Amino acid sequence: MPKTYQPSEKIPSSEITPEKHYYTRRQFIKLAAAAAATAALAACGVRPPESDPLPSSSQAPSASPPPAGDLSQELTSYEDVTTFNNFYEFGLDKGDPAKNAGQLKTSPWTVEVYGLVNRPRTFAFEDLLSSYTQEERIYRMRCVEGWSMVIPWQGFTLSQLLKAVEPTAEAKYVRFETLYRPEEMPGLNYNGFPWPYQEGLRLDEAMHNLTILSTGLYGKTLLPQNGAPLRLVVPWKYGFKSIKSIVKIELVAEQPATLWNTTAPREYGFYSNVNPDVPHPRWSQASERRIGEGGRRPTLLFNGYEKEVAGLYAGMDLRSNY
Ligand SMILES: Nc1nc2c(c(=O)[nH]1)N[C@H]1C(S)=C(S)[C@@H](COP(=O)(O)O)O[C@H]1N2
Ligand SMILES: [Mo]
Repeated sequence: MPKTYQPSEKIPSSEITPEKHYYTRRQFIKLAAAAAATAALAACGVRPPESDPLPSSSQAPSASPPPAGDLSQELTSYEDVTTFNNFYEFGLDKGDPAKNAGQLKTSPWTVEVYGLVNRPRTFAFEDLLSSYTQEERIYRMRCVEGWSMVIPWQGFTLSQLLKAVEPTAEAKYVRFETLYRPEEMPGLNYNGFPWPYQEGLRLDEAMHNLTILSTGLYGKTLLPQNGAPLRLVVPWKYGFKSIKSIVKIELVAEQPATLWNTTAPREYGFYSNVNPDVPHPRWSQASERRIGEGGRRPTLLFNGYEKEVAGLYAGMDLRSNY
């Protein structure tokens, strides 16, 4: 079992649903064997997807999705959320982060926010917790590999932090960077990626109300395997955009390089909006497997957040801007 942490003190307990309520809200179907089998295959697209794409209508998904706002009945179990992970700094297999990330030292932790801003600042993690309104957001999470979860995050809107540093008129994009500490992150020593892990958003995407910096899930402080102490969550984009264990946030004028776009530009674009009609070059994105569920369900445009975010891409060709 991964090391457990005390719930964050800064979030009023009245705002947190106790874990036992989460557990009783739905019946968790255990697919441990399936998860173990796919763990051997799945990687963020370097290796084959975690299961074959749905080839025909003969396996049409059975349940129609609930509205974006009502996901409380669909929560993925705490166990699955904290043991089935992608965090390549700790290894390529789904179980590696839970196994190897316990050694990550997440305190003290600072986040440097700089670049094209009037008020650059280095924040202590505790100050982020106390300065900005913390809330719970239950979001779908869709990995580009073809699996998904529903996760109750705690966190705060990235827009609050960005407003505090006052981006200049030249700032058009935000670049994020993960900690680079080979002594505590074994994958950095043997995985041939362009470390540190980097991601980016357009400034308007970063300012969107759905975009959060998460500090916890299920009412508990984030575990290292989920990106402690602070990770991005952008629910309408493929999971790899939601960069973990962030130490730098830079406001820039040009579209920043990202680890996955640098590694495989034709497979992972900068936008990476969830889109059932734009296949990955090596597999369909029309359907997905919800972890803890049998069968597959249809993938939703913008992961079900179309109403909220489609306006960001008005007039843009979603195929060429993949
Ligand atoms: N630094 C870093 N962030 C990362 C990754 C990673 O390997 N390194 N993997 C990404 C991918 S591919 C996914 S699907 C999500 C998984 O988040 P979770 O393990 O908390 O569900 O984290 C993303 N953030
Ligand atoms: Mo992913």
